Amino acid sequence: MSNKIFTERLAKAKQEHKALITKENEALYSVNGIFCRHKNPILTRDHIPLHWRFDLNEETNPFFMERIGFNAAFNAGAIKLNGKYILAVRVEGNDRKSFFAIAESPNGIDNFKFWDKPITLPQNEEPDTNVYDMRLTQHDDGWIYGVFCTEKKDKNAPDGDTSSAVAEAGIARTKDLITWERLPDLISTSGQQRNVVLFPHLIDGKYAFYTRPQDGFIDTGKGGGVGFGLSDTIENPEVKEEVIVDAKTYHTIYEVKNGLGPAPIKTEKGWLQLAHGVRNTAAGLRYTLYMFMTDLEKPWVVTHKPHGHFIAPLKEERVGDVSNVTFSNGWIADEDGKVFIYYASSDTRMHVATSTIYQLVDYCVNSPQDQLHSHLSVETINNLIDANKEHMSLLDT
Ligand code: M1P
Repeated sequence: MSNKIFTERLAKAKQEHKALITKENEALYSVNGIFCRHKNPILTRDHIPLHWRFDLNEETNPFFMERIGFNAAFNAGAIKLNGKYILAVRVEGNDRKSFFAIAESPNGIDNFKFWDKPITLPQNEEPDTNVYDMRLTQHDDGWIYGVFCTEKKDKNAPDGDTSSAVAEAGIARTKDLITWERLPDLISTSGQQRNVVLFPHLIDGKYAFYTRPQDGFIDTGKGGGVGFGLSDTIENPEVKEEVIVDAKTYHTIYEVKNGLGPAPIKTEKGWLQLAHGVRNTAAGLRYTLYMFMTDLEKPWVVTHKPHGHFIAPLKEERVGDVSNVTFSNGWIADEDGKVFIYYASSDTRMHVATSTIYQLVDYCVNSPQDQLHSHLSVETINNLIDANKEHMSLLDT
């Protein structure tokens, strides 16, 4: 005889899950005209497949209870493959462990579905305690690389310190996003590395990485920020010298720290770059996204940089596990110039914003730069007001 609780709860779970993962999304009107947010988050912990969560055997799970809980789905790398919009999502379990799982969508804005199983990531000699924030790079060498943060307990932490960790850049490569080959972790000049991104082309025959030397680097007098360096090989990745691409700067949105987001997008005018900047507030750290462009031939040289943030947490995006955070490590540029910007809010859920290469280039090239002083910000505003004088009739009704 079938168990009523099991049958009813299974039916409801199936119905609600299906409704969620097939829900259509829609672009919202964009006041700034630079990008469009979309109405619904594209991935949440509720999108996690039921067979990852529930024991579907009525005999062993008569109450149809969740056996494995999930806390968040966020910070996803992105790539377009075989016509599908693919995200390598940071999924975090209730046990706080993050791992990667692929979700795909036919149109990039809704109907994201997780593949059957999460990614099985091969381990190096010393296993990762936690992994997160994978950046996907389709490299000229034919491989798709996933560069991510691997964290382990700091062996030098004093007795009783159970939270100090060492963060390094882990590297794995694949052709199909199912089978992955693990490479050694990146060796670099600064102790801790997060937010490392592989550039898609060789430079002078070498693999090129955007890095994130921060405080350790400051000790050497070079300052911290988004860095850049070359490695002779990818099989033994080592960046012996890092230059600073975009430095942390007093009284900016990236005053405390910054880090590159996804691999850059190539345009005729230069490389479009998306990064996150962090500043401190009385309410804690605030993470916003910002953009800049780098030189086509020298992708470590900034050519254009709009002032301030590009995307900041808004409305319900402001609240989550780590509130007041927007973070992006994935975007996709379509052949027709449409750009899908995948960003997470407050370390909890994934969203999409859409724009075009033309709009993003225009934004980078024609937005004023941060002049680093209030009176110069006023001067910048006044310049626009003065230039608008002859067009003011357009604002009359
Ligand atoms: O909690 C906000 C973010 O904090 C870290 O990013 P960063 O190293 O740049 O400060 C990461 O843990 C990231 O995953 C997280 O979203």
